[in-house]
Amino acid sequence: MGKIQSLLAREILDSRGWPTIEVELCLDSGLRSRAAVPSGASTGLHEAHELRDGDVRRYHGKGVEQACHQVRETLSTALKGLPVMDWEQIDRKMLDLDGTANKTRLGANAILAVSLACVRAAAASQHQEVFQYLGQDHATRLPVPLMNIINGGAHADNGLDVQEFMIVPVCGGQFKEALRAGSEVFHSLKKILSEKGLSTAVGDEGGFAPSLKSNQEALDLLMTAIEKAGYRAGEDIFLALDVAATELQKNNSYRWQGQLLSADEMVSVYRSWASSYPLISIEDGLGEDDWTGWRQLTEALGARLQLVGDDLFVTNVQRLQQGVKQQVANAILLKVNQIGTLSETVDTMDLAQAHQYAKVISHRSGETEDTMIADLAVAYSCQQIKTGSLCRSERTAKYNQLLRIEESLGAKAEFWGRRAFSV
Ligand code: 2PG
Ligand code: MG
Repeated sequence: MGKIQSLLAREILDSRGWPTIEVELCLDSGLRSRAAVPSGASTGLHEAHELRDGDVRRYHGKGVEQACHQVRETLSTALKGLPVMDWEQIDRKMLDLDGTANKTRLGANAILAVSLACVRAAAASQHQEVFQYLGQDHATRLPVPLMNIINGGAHADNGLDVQEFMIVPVCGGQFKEALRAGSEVFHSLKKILSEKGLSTAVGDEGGFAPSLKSNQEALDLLMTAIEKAGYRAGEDIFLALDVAATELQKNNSYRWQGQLLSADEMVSVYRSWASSYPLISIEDGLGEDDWTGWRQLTEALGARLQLVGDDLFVTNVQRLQQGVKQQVANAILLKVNQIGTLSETVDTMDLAQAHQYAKVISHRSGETEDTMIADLAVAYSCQQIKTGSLCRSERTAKYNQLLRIEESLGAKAEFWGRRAFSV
């Protein structure tokens, strides 16, 4: 019982309307599980390979039929009969079958869909939720949400340099209350924007995407929205940014509000913002291979701010090792599709934990209704989760799953709150 009988794969649509892969796994017991894979827009150079067909006659070249084919043929033959409880070994087997450094043969999207479907099936065959199955008695902590309520960069067309302006509710003692605070601020921001005659249309992650004069104007809007909603900025709710600075890089400089800045000058901007705003976290403040700049940034601000490596680390254990060695950043963003299997993600999480890097589990800008990351956040006690704004069902699906998890844990549930940050 609990052995893989068959693997189906299909193209479904993600939240941007592009195809992505969904796998359906059938066990010999008759039990079925499903998993779907997300896709980024501001992808890091060092991410595992997302296999796309490149056939311009279908989906403008973005079809994933080849990845589906790899699941239906290669993986389904090779994995048939294996027990899903051995999901880590199944992951290893897929890595061997692929045989490339970056999963270019089978595609990280094909491999990940199978990896996640196996874990889901393993949990279901034990009559457990995924978070319980993976985390057992340790799975009691609910993450602090980093909520992206103003979208810019590659996720909107408003010209804002910074990709994500986030609010970070640490108040209320429960995830449920933090979610409420986030929603209230989101709606007060909507009202403010509309009173100012600014657009309330949303970007890829459900945050507003108004045309603003500067990055700083976005920060000021967040401050007003927090206050108008009746919360104390810097106590109940903090601010966080994902600059996604790799997207701003030009040679050795960064394009910033019509100018070219050096890494040093970027650090000065962040330093001044850290003094004027209740900023608690900056993700990808510098580019993915700017190790020297990152070193300066960490030296200058690492004691005051959480500095998260996303494109820098790409959920890759070797890249994180390099970061630890060079004393760069103090937190890591974890995206399962950056690396392509759950077991490799867990290895990276273990390394992060061993070196006191905070773990921030994350969605992608192109998402599906799959809610696995909510379970992973609790299973592995991630201090924070990044899953977008307070609207668009592919974002709220993850928040709603966390509500269910918190409810099911009852008195055992703990909200990370302010302790989610070491700064
Ligand atoms: C990021 C992500 C998710 P994308 O940069 O952190 O917010 O965006 O999926 O486009 O890489
Ligand atoms: Mg990022």
